[in-house]
Amino acid sequence: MIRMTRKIYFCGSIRGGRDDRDLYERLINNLRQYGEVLTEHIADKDLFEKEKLDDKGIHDRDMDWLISSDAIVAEVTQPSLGVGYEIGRAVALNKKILCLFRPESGKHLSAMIAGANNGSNFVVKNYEETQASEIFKQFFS
Ligand code: 6K6
Repeated sequence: MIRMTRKIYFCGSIRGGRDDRDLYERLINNLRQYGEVLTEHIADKDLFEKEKLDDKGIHDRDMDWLISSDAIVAEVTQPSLGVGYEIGRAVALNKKILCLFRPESGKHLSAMIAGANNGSNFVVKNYEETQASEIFKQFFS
């Protein structure tokens, strides 16, 4: 039997602000045990220097990856138009979605994300980083 590797699309803020980049790196490293993370560049310190594509190239490549993915994991604490857009497109594609928000940041999550939680294929979790492993385990079980 051929077993296909699960493809995970991780979303995190880029132009919305890079304050949580280190956290994205740790989350992505944790997620690797559950499949191939298509968007590991989101944690890259030198993303802005390395990226060779223009905005249309980035959008079209990322949309192809989103379409091909099996699950979306979005760190939504740092507000980002791009992440919100990806989540909306993922909903339209009937993808399995996990959104992670850190209340201790003092920020307030958009009602359009918090209110989309249905506990099954769209899961929104308030969390602290120490809880991420357990949340991933449950989400992918
Ligand atoms: C080069 C120069 C400026 O930005 C870059 C590289 N940009 C991106 N590379 C890859 N993915 C991107 C890029 N910009 C946005 N995205 C996608 O949108 C990612 O998948 C993120 O999850 C999300 C971030 O959106 P913004 O609005 O915070 O940038």
